[in-house]
This record gives sequence, structure tokens and C-alpha cells, in this order.
Amino acid sequence: MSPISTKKHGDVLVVTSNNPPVNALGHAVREGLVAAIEEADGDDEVKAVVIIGEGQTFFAGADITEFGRAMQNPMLPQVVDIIENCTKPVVSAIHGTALGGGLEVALASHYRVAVASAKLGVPEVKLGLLPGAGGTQRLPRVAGVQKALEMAATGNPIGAKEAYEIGLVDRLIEGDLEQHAVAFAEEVREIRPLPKSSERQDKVEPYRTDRSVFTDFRKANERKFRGFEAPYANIQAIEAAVDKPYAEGVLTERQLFLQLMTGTQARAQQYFFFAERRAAKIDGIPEGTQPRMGKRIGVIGAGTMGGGISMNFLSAGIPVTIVEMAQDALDRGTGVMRGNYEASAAKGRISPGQAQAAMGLLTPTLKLDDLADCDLIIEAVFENMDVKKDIFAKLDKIAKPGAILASNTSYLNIDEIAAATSRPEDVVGLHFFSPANVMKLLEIVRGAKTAPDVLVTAMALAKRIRKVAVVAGVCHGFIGNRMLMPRQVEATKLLLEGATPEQIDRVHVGFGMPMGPFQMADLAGVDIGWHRDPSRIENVRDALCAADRWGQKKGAGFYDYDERRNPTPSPVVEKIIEEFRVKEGVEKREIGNDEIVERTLYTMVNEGARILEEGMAQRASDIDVVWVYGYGWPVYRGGPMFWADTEGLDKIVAGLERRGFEVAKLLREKAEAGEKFTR
Ligand code: T1G
Repeated sequence: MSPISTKKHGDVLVVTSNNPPVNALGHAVREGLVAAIEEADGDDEVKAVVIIGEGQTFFAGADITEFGRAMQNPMLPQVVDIIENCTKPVVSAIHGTALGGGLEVALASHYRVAVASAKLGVPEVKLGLLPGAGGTQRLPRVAGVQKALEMAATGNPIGAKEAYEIGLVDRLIEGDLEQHAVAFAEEVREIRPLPKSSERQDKVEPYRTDRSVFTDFRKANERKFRGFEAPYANIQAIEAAVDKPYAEGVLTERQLFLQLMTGTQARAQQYFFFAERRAAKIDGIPEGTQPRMGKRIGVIGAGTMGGGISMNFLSAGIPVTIVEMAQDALDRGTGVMRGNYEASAAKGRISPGQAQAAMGLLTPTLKLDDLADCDLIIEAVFENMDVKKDIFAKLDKIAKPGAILASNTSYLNIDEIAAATSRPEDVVGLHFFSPANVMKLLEIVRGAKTAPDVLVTAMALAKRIRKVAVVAGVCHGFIGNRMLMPRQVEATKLLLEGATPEQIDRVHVGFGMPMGPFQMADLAGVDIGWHRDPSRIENVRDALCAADRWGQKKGAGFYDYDERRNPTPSPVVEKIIEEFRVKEGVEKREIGNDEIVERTLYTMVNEGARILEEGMAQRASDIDVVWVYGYGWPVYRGGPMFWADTEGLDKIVAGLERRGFEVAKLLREKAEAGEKFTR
């Protein structure tokens, strides 16, 4: 049975797609669309056509699961040309999303109507691609070159209202979409010639001479697009739309599309699309497990983490009660939150009304008892086991039955914290990343006794506060920080052996990381985890801390910083490292960049393999989601485990052995068996 059905409303043929969950433009849908247009063309009673989606959305694009497989005809470029060349006016009726190939179908239609809540976009760049069915040629002709650049090179959708204002949508619909779309089709059924997007020149002509829109756009996004191939290919394709007639422009588009599709970046980003969705699936949960309530949240601690965590819930419209020990700390914490909201409103990211509404949902208090009616309580106080146990023992007496008790610890043992209560099944780790109101990643730490519905609730709440959550087991540093440790340890050893902070950071930034281990240490604070005794100097970090070089906040750390926080290499640090080298009797030598990669990245993969062996991560792709969303690992490399597969596990094993590291059992087994972690 074809997912495409047709029926006549008077002389309008309504073509409906029913291909759940997102009306992906798989082979059967494409075939059905072509047949429907042929039906319309062949039936004289038909004066117009409406294309509409059943379910949650209009077409959300090509079927990504078909990528990498032999594609069957008709291909999408053919389908959209058949739609545009229909002899009757075709109206796309959009609800939910019109994304990628879905927007290309709409652009090939002669008219587009949409409900106000709809989103329109070309997110292909997020899959390492570009719109490959005429989108790079039709979109600038309809929405304008500037908007097309923004939409295609960033992949971010726009709302239907904005689409209407720029002429991408011809009418905003209130009420029944199908009914109004049919009425619209009846209004335009006699209008000729049919408006074909591919033939429009008015919005591209002005840019034939003045190229500044392209140079300015490239310049403005240099930092954001660093390392990515697809954004630049999208810009190039839109330049072709300006310089060439449609028939030639689509050839350039096709050539660029195939170039990207066969590249490693596209494969990595498509892998990551599904990795992110797979992370939401929790192993070992009984079918039908329902989430618990999540209507009121309690947060203990109004410091940087407590405040950021609270903002996530407030921004999602969920009331929060926040507790502090002292009034000044409470006022300082709520003041920072209000300041963050006002700053977002000033930048136009949210409206002043939204900022006010969010803060209106916050109840500050000095009394722990005020958390008695909360459904979920998140403790975010400083990292000390005794303090945390004390708080959880108190919460055990205060919190209502069925309340979930969570700790935001980055390292400590969740089972030990849970044992401080009489309800360990209600205890879970919720490890947010700083700044908690910005970073997308959330590690849900599954304790030995954590109940299935507690995990399901945590995952559901994560989605509500727009976090990407990954389940981790109880071990030191969970997934992300545990893999960070060997990297930091080796990076520090390499300093003593002759590398410099800038050399090591340059290798990581060149690899695609936002910053290297030492820039990151300076940002987070060199004094994190420091024993605070300046007389006790056991490593380079101690020496820096004793010299008051705590990082950016002190204007000095592994680097010196100017007033705009730009880092420069520091002769003081060089001297400190040299003194240590002598003290430790380490011979300085030339360090190659390959050695830096092997010792700081291969060791991470090795630790990732151990995490999988021990069941501390459900699957290798979860590790990749943690590193992309929590530590800025470049998505065009898929994540450490996907990258390891691309690099070659046998090469990684050889590199680790050459450097004298003990190779994880799982890594060695997979390398010997010629297997991979992620595919
Ligand atoms: N193809 C195949 N499966 C898809 C899919 C797609 N395009 N989009 C979603 N799914 C699956 C997804 O894996 C999940 O499966 C389920 O649908 C629900 O998705 C030629 C080449 C539409 C905004 O990039 O952004 O067109 O995990 O959990 O949060 O130019 O899905 O349940 O088994 O994300 O409500 C361009 C991708 C393709 C859009 C809905 N299109 N999708 O979000 O649900 S390339 C995209 C999304 C292209 C042409 C080119 C989102 C969504 P499962 P979900 P959601």
C-alpha cells in the first residue's frame, strides 16, 4: 500500500502522504508523488493539486536511512521537477516541519500555505550535505540570497510567520489546514502562467555584480564553520544560483552534493544524527514503564551550577524552589539568574516577558523543608561526599514518597550517596555541564538500585528542558570526565618531556576541538581539585596554583591573558615547567604532533573501550554523544569512538603499544577481529 493517497475535493486533487513518523521522502513516497502528479495532469476535471502530510508533520526530508544504499528511481530531483512542471497549480500545505527535501518539494510547488506553528528549513548541512533536489537554486530565488545563505549554511529552520514575511509562504492558515489549502487552490486554479520558483530572477539578479553578501557571510561565520566542509559547499551552490540559469545551477548543486555525500564528514554527521536519537533509548527498561510526575523541581545550592540548572526548568515553564544556606548567597544566586535572563532578553534571544515569566516561577528559600512537595530534587552543592550524604539523609526525611532525589556530582559515587537514604531506588545522578543553562549534554547516572521509572522520568525531563541525555554507570568521572583524565594526564607529561602548552593545544584545535587541554584548564580553573596548600608542590598544576596562576579568572594560568582574555605563551610557565623537568630528572626532547595525538586521543579511545567493557555506557555511540555535546568534539569526526573506527582500530592498538599503554581488552579484540565500535 502506497503511503501516498489521492482524493478529489471538487476539482482539487488532494495528495496525502502518510509515512510515519516524519513523512520521510523514501522511495515509496517519491513514487507515489510522481503517480499523483501524473493523475492530476491526466484528469481534465482536476484544476489544482494540494500536497499535504498526515500525522505530526509535512515531509521532514529525504529518508536518511536510505543514504549509503543504492538509491531507487524516481530520485528526488526528478520528483520536484515533475511537481514544478505539473500543468495544474500545485499547493503545498505545510504543518509541523518542511525540512530538506520536504522544503524542496514545497519550493517546486507553485504555492505554499502553512499553519503559523510550522517550521521551514534546509538542515542538510547538519548531515554534512546540502539540499540536493534543487533547494540551493530555488530557495535563494524565493526567499532571497541572504536568507538562503543563513538557512542553508547553518541548517536552522525559520518559523512560518517569518517565511510569510519574506515571501516563502504565500498564506498563513488558521483552522483546518486541508480545508483552507483547498480553498486557496480554488482561488488560484485559473491563474497563468504558473509561478515557477526555478524561473524567478528578481531576488538573485542584484547579486550578480555585488558579491559582498558572500564575502561578508563567509567572514561573519569563519569561526562557526571552522573545519566543516558542508557550509562552504552550500555557499558555493547558492553562488551558482546567482551566476547561472537554473538548469546549469542544479548541475553544480549535484556535483557538490555527491562530493559531500562520499566524504567522511557527511558519514560522521549522519552517524551522529542517529547516535543522538539512540541515546534516548534506555536498555533494560520494562516495556510500558511510565515516567513519574515532574511538575515541581527543587534545587539545593544557588551557585553557578544550581542557578544554571534551575534556569533550564524555569525556561521550560516548570516551577523551581531553590534552597541556600545563607541569605546573601541566595540573593547572589538569584541575582545571577535574573541577570542571565535580562542579558538574553537584551540580545533578543527571548522577550522581556519570557524573562519575567521564568523568574516568576522561582521560589527562593533558606528552608530545606520547603522542598517537601517537589517531584524531583537536584542537589548541586560543592563536591564533598560527607556534605552530600548529610543532605540526602535530610532529604530522605523531607521529600514526599515517590520524589526523585538527584545529585549533580561530577565524580562522586552515586551508590554511596543513595545508601545515605532509605530509598536508594529513588536516587539518580543528573550530571549537568557548565554553564548548565547552555550546555546541551546531561549524563544520567544509573545507580545499582535506581528504579526504571526514575530513569525514564529523567530522560523525559531532559527532553522537556532541551537536553541531550546519555545514561552512564557509576564509576569515577562517569563517561566524559573519565575519558578526559588520561588526556589531561598525558598532556601534562608531554609538557615535562618537551612539548609546550601551545603546541599541544594547537594539535587539538587543529583536530577540530574548540580549545586544547591547557586553554580548557585555564577556562575551567587550574585550581579545580587543588589541595589549597601552596607549600605542597607535587606537579606543574600545584606550582601554577602556588604562583596564583589559577587561569583566566586570575589573568594567568598555563597562558598569560590580556584584558580581552586573549592567551599568550608565558615565560613564567616555561620556567616552572623547566624547574620541574630538572627536579623530576626528565630529559627534554623533540615531541612530534603524531605523538601528541597518540598519547592524548588514542588513550581516550582506550578508556572509552574500558567504559564499554564495564557496561558504564550502553553503547559506543553514547560515548560519542557525550563528547560532541559535552566537550566540543567536532561532530564532523562523529565522536571519539566513530573516529577510532575511521582511524583504524589496529592503528590505534599499534600506537598505544608503541607508547607503552595497556590496551583495553575490548579494543584489542575488535582490532584483531577487524570489527568496529560504531558500525
Ligand atoms: N529520515 C529517516 N528517519 C528520520 C528522519 C529522516 N529524514 N527524520 C527523523 N527520522 C526518524 C528518527 O530517527 C526517529 O526515529 C523518528 O524519525 C522521530 O524523529 C535531497 C538529502 C523532523 C524535527 O535533516 O530534524 O532531505 O529514533 O526523534 O524530535 O535535499 O526528526 O524513533 O527510531 O527526531 O519530533 C533533511 C531530520 C534530510 C530532518 C522531528 N532532513 N529530522 O523531531 O523526532 S536530508 C532532516 C529532524 C535531505 C535532500 C536531502 C527531526 C524532526 P526513532 P525525532 P522529533
